[in-house]
Amino acid sequence: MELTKKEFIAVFKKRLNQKYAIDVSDACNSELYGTLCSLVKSSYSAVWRQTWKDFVKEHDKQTYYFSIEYLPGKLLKSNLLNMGWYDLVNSAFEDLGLDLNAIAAVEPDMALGNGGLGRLASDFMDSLASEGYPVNGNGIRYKYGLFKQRFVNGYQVELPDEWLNSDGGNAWEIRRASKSVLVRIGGHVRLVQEKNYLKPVYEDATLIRAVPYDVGMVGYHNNHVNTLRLWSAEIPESEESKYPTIEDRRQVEDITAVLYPDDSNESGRLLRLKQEYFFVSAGIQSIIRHYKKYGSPIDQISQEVAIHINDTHPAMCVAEFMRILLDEEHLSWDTAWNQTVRVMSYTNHTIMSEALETWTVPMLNEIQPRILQIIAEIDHRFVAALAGKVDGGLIERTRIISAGKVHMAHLAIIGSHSTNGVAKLHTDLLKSDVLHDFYTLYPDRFNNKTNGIAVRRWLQIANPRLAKVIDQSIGSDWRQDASQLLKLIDYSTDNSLLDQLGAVKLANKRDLTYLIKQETGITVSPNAIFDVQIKRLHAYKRQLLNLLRIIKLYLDLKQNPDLEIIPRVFIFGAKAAPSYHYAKSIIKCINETANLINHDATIQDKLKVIFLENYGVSLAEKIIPAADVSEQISTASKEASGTSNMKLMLNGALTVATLDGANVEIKQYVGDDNIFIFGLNKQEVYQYYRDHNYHSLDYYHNNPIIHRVVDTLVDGTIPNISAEGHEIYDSLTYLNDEFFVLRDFEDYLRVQDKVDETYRDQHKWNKMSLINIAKASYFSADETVKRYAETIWHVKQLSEKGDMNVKYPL
Ligand code: Z57
Repeated sequence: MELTKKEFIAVFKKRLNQKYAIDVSDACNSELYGTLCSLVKSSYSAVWRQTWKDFVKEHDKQTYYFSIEYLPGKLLKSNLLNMGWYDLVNSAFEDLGLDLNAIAAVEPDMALGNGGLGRLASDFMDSLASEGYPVNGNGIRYKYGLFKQRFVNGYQVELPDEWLNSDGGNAWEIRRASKSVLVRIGGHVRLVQEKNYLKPVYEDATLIRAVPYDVGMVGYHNNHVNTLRLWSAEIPESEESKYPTIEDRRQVEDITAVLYPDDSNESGRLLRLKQEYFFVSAGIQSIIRHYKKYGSPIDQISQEVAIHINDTHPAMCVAEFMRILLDEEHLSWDTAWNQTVRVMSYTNHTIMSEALETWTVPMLNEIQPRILQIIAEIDHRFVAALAGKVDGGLIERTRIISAGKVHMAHLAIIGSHSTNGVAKLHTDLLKSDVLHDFYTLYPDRFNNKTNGIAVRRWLQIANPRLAKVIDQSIGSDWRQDASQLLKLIDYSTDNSLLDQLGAVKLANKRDLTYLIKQETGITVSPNAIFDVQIKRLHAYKRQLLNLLRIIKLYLDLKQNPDLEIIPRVFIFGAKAAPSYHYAKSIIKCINETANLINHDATIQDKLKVIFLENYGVSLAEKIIPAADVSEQISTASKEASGTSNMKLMLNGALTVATLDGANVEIKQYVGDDNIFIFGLNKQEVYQYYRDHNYHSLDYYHNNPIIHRVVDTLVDGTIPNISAEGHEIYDSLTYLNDEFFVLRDFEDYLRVQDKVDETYRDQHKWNKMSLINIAKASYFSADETVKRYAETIWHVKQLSEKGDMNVKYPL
């Protein structure tokens, strides 16, 4: 039954009355928001329940995606779009004199993740539901998400993200107290021989109640709703008396209180390990409980259950799954192990050594002694099985426990049937270098799954102007099947379409200029090139390289104020981990440089530097549609994939890139003429490592431009950075510039000159932009998750996208 606008308006008014005892004319945006969410949620609930019932009835294999981070951002528009309600609600609100954008803005960002890894998990959740796969997420319901970033005197200051206390609250979650499980932490364990198994006897352990909060993941036009299950730690009722003081209670609640704000950097804290075991144990227990209720015999569980380990944080899945099969289901070790390896699969997201998790044996013992025992047994059997068959050095390098440390990546690889990297270059590097030893042991386990993005959120929702222009040329099939965007290639000589692309970009840039004015007080011109670098602040991502070029432009303009350059607005968005001193110094230096340049009258509009505070999903949705240039300038080999590179090209930005991560594949798709490549490649970087022959001081001393630019960090040219400037100066010179910033500087200048030259020819620029939009469709997450489903998890597609008979009853 087709939903009409009239019906919607009537039901909306009624629900507003019921919920808030108010009329539309008197309601504030948060009341309107609450009402709309309530309607949306109650309407997809029946479909959600049915999706679940179908899984159970058909004994369909299900996948559980374990991730310690999810970064969904806001869900209202995405749910409206996927339910097929978006246009109707938008126009109904217009009739009512309401602004859907303003109402949607009430929703707090759900920021239970740091960056790429968490956002990827959320793009996957959207795509998995939209492709009709039975895949559910499992994670942590942090009370505080990623910190809110403020700049005070150019320094980053972190404030708590109290998203649950905001006006929007969390409108989407359902607390399911009846599905709670108990998680045992700490204490001691003894094994007692029973007839057919060893029974663990626990002493002094703490029982924590894990309460699930479920969020519906609504598929696009397909009557399919999956579940994102997030766990919260509470005191079990039976244990209340053990926690007489508020202080005692906090010990428990702290487990799910706050997301660790380190991206790709492990801090080795006990509380983090507790978080990891908590959500792993709760998730695995609830999977097995459900399977036993509805599934087949326990020794065939791998036919109906797949578990995905997103990075090493949930690697204890392997041991926890073994624990239950052994201790509670009394399977033999071999049967249990066989099932475990078939159930588990693992994605590696980084080669940075500081991000490869290890825990000391005493720490694991303190969190869960039985898990340590099981890991030790896995390690022991791994070593025994290889002894005498392969080189002893290889065994030492690949075993799980060595030198008192437990290597979580080793556990994940040994305990699973699939290990994948996230871009071709990254997977090749895993095989040839980082995980080469494992590759020789298990060549068949390694595979690549290049990352992808949700085209719905990053084009349909974030860039409605572009979406409309695309509809007018190739029709709207691309909204269900992103590969249809390739049809745009046929229009690469259609001048009217190219002009429209230019007009869309200008309109989006104009929107962003208002936001910039509002946020920073600075006026920028929409006619300048909008040059965007948005991602976590990390030395390897080289925001510093971008900054040094900005300083160079500034010096050029100071020397010659009449210099003809195409005006540029440099836009940064980046959070630094609170403990990452160097990254915070870079933020300070960018802010001080921005301050200097933006207020220098001689520079006029030729150069502006805008560092927007509190970069996150919602801000990304505003910046990306307005970007002309996408900065993807990491040191080759360091960025596993990158995903902002994909989002920016999808919105028509042209990419300035090193041959790193997925940039390599972007170049292959768009062709050499439609991307700006510069800098060292992976082989050259590794050559320097092998030969130890990079001497950054040579570049500093021998290249006068570099010398002059680097000196501004310490000679007072840029005010208020005496400490930070020296720190960065030293890193580039005496400390030998770990990430080859000076080595790549000249080539970066060269390629940026090419950008300017190209931009002068707007027609050519728009044509390149069109090709990038079309080819970005290769990075649709819908396709990526299909490859996971078909080749790793072996789960069936249960419903097809594009069902025109979407049934969400009001
Ligand atoms: C994170 O965001 C990524 C890797 C990690 O190991 C951690 Br911890 C957090 C990122 C990579 O740096 C990106 O290159 C990649 O695109 C993203 O994960 C998604 O795979």
